[in-house]
Amino acid sequence: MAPEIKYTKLFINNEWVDSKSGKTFDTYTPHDGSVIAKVAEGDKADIDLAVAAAKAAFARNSEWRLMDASQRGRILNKFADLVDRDCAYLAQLETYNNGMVCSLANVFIGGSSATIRYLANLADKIQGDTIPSDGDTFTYTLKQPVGVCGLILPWNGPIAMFINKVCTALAAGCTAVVKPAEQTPLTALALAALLKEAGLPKGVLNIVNGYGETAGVALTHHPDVAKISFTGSAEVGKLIQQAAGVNNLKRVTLELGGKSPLIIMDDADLNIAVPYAATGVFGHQGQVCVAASRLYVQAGIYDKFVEAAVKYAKGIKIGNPTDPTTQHGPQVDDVMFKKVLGYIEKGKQEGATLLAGGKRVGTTGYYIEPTVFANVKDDMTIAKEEIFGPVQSILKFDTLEEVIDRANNTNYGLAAGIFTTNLNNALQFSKHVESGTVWVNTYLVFGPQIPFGGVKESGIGRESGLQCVDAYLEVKTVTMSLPKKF
Ligand code: TXE
Repeated sequence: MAPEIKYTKLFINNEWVDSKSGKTFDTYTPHDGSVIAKVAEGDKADIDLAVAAAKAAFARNSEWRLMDASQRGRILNKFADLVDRDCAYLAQLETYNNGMVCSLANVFIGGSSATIRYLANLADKIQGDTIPSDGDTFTYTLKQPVGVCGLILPWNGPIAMFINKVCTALAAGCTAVVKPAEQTPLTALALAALLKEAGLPKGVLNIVNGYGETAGVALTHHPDVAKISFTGSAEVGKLIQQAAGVNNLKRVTLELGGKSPLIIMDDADLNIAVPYAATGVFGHQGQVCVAASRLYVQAGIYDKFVEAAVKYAKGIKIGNPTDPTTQHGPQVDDVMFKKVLGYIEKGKQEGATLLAGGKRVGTTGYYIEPTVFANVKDDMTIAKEEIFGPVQSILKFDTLEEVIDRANNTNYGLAAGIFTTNLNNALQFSKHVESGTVWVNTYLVFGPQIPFGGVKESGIGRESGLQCVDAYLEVKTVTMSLPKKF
């Protein structure tokens, strides 16, 4: 049964409002492509209102600025309790709007309330230093919230991304305007309602649904926005960094795409390497920024590995994402569906060997079979571009030195992995691979304590981990003159 859709408007100053233009846009379920709600469509006028609300909430003597840091933490902890209370509903809504299989949506919700609690408990541990400055002086630092933050979300993990960005900003004492992805606005609105219920003062969090070219652009150009945190494509990430310097100088955190290499050495334990490699690229239908989309297998085990990988892919259960036994649901929308099928065609045309999948499933919705290509070469399109779909590309290599060079031969640098039973291989690869994250004999491990982000064109800055709040803080240095050293 379809979950009830309670919120479809914009959320400004703790109130649900229509957009100034009165416009709405349709949101769909990827299971069959049908419209499930009309959502208020914000643009520049609504962004202006939302930023004004966030600015007022950040004013010097506002309730939020005067609130004890520990109280900010209590509000966030209450929010975590409410997310736990509503976890079944939130997971259902995520599955309905995004197509994420319900077993994964449930894992994400569980992880999200752990993330909220981690960040809640950081709120009153943000502190500066006392510094032994030279001469007759005394120096200390204050860590102060940067101000109004624009948080621009992607569609591939709507709840997890909302919670990560919003709770980090709020733990730091900032205020925020969120622009959810146009494909998946519903869970962000449901979470905003829970933050209001948890006691967040008005204006601290505002949500403007809408498109990137209108609402997103207005947010990234707004002179009263001090920081942008964005997760999405590398292409838009570059536009955001440019926009950040137009009307003021916004701080920018970017978490962008990837073409992550996963290395399987001859000495790897294939009983774990095969399933991890499959989950690494087929999990969430491949719509994961760290997808293991370049799978390098050493020559000695190549044929055996390919055979096992094909068998694994063919055994994945495809179906309605609301069914708890489904492992593989639909792509998020028609655009991504066609894009992924286009890459599969390219793979065939350029001479890769298609061994599993490759086709649409059924005649409605956006389902694509888990697809395996062998004999993939580094210069093929499927080995170079981010597909963001269920396509496993298997390449062959001979030596570790060679594969490190090949792994690094990309503009991306988000994640990498290696399966080996030789510690030296693991250490050497981890040191030299150009990526923000390296997984050894595992893949896709995240946690609120674990810093995450990219190098090269995969991004700037880190989310999660103890230092994540620093991206939302300014260090202010105070130096006082002393009559004489004492
Ligand atoms: O991303 P966009 P799309 C990659 C993946 C995918 C590709 C395109 O390869 O195939 O990006 O996906 C907002 N100013 N990832 O089109 O356009 C937009 O409204 C301000 C990787 O969905 O980057 C949405 O809220 N905002 C990824 C958000 O940016 C703008 C997750 C992301 O949209 C804007 C998603 C603009 N000019 C896609 N243009 C990851 N890193 O996990 C768009 N937006």
